[in-house]
Amino acid sequence: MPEVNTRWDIFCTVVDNYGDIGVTWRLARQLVAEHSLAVRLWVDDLRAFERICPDIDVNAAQQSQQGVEVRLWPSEWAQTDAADVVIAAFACQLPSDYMDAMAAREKPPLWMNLDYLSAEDWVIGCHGLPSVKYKSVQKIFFFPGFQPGTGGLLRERGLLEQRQQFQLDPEAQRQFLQGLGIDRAPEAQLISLFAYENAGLASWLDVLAVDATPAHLLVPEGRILGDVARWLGVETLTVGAIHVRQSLNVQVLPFVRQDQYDHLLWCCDFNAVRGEDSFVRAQWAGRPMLWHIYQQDEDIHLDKLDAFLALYTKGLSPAAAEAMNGLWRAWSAGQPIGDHWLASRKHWPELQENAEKWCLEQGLQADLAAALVQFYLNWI
Ligand code: TRH
Repeated sequence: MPEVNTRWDIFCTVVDNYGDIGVTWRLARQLVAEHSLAVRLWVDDLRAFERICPDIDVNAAQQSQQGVEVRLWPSEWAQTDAADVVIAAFACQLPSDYMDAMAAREKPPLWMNLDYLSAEDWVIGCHGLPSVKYKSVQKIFFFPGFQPGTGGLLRERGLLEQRQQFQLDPEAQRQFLQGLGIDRAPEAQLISLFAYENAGLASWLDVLAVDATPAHLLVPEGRILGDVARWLGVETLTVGAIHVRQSLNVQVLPFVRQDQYDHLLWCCDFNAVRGEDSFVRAQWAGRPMLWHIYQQDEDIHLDKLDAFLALYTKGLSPAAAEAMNGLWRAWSAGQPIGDHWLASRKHWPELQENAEKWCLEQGLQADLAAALVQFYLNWI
């Protein structure tokens, strides 16, 4: 373990949505809770932060949250000492005065860029390599990932045990769902839907509505709501209201705090997720899932999608792998997925088993926070 008084600074610019703050907040908390580090989290958008952590005071330039010193990253930077370890999340540009403070230290800090998550093979070769240098301070690439040789995934201590216990406890699930106003019919498949706008949604809801097995679709407030409303033929959707279409119940949920969102994923039979952090959390839920990948220029996200699919479907029969590939690729391309959904349903027990197996396999890797701490220990 590093000395207790090691100071870490994490910098986060909120580019859009909640993934940037979602990842950095999760990491900051874990470094404090599990590694007893002094962590400052610099964030330039407290309103986005407040959505995933309602305790945030959006007017406070400085506040303590769960042991993390949360700092508003002001547009006019004020002189601050540099920490022992500096993490720039997702290649965000540090204030130039802060870079000078890093360079002015007697012993330069460990400066890392925490990169985006990708399953592509090149990540293994680039993880831990030097990036740019500022005066005497060398920046290092730190890549999360799914394979040995990467920085791993964010996973709190005991998370999988907690998840498994919760999934074995129908009463705890019932109470949790009730707290969100969800009354689960015993025979219904519970599906959560967190995604960007997606033209392929209608085809999925079409088949869910006529499925012999009823479905209860839970949609946290967010960007997909317009597509849901269009399919339902309603002007607006309000939190809590339930819309019934044949065998499909559609219910809009409030956007909940991060740990509650985990519990929601753990309750559902199937989770549609997006971006980066919810994508990882759905993997820890150990249930079949669908990923709406974040779109990037020149379609480079499609390589990321295929790289993940190659790993995730490795243990599946060819027919089940084909169904999954079809479903995921069509969804991220905004194409109809109704037929792909039906094809995937034919392999349900296999997909369930694979989801749990994948989760447990990933759980054997060092988690990202522990890997960062270990990296620092090797570096000093
Ligand atoms: O919100 P996202 O799309 O975020 C990002 C950003 O767009 C970012 O710029 C991009 O680089 C990245 O995706 C890939 O998806 P993500 O990553 O899943 O983040 C959502 C966060 O919101 C995650 O921490 C879970 C949290 N969340 C809640 O706390 N409560 C909720 O009810 C829901 C639905 C999500």
